[in-house]
Amino acid sequence: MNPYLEISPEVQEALKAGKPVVALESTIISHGMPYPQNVETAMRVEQTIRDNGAIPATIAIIGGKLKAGCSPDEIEYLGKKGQAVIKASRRDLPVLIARKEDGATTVTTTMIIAAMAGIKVFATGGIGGVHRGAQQTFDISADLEELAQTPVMVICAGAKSILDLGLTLEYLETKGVPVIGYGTDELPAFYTRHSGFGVDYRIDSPEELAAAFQAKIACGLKGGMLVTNPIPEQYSMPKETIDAAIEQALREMEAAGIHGKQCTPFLLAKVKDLTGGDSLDANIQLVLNNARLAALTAACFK
Ligand code: PSU
Ligand code: MN
Repeated sequence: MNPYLEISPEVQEALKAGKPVVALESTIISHGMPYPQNVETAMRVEQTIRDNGAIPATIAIIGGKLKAGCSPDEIEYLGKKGQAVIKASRRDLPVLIARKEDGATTVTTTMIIAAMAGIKVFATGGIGGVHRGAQQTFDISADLEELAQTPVMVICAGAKSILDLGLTLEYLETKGVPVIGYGTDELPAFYTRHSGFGVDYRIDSPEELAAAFQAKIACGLKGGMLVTNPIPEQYSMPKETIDAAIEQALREMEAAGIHGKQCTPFLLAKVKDLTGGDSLDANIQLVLNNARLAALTAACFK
């Protein structure tokens, strides 16, 4: 057993008993939403997973330990510390562990730690991808490489158009990552249900999601599966509002000379400011919706 991995007693017991477990990321807590909504949302997401028959495992790095399952106190700690927690991707793990630091796990590191713990399903909001202008900046999220190599099903609401969605899909195709639309043929764009891009396959039930991923694993095909679950209609935002906010955020990012790992948090915060509370409400609802589907899917693994 990895000496740096700490699986909470509840999660450990659930895994041993073959109960469904759903992993959750912590960058969404520390960098994705303001305090205290971030902590409230994290607790509501955990409750939603429980209400749907699974055990939540919020993942984070605390004092250099890779935590699979955080306590409410630990979630409160990460939420309060906010942006002061280091946003931890794959390349950050070695030094953070050695220095016994805290780290907020992105999709990448949440997948890594979930896989170490034996958790197969992970629910989040949005994933990183190929950034607009990546032809010049080379800014491509490590999330895509992780999906290519680590066996975890990631359930998200698609990707925000702060990214180049077409190039993100091309990258995933090259890496052999199945992109599934849950109840849709179209890739959802996080705040909206439509992007204009098709997914690889439409799947309409948690049973089939689990069956497809189990087939992938049984065949030794490495890597994960990306499930894109559209935001419920009643919470989706007007496309013009969100497009305008994203364009403005991208312009401000360029003017401010932001690059590297600061890009995504900067853009997320700007979009949130520009749309007022609306985008935060939508964000919370889509995460809850993904948590529900993840819990139901985790229960279908045989
Ligand atoms: N996209 C969102 N919300 C998020 C993120 C992305 O809509 O919270 C976070 C996730 O943790 C994701 C990370 O894994 O940002 C990607 O960061 P980067 O682009 O620097 O790889
Ligand atoms: Mn990047």
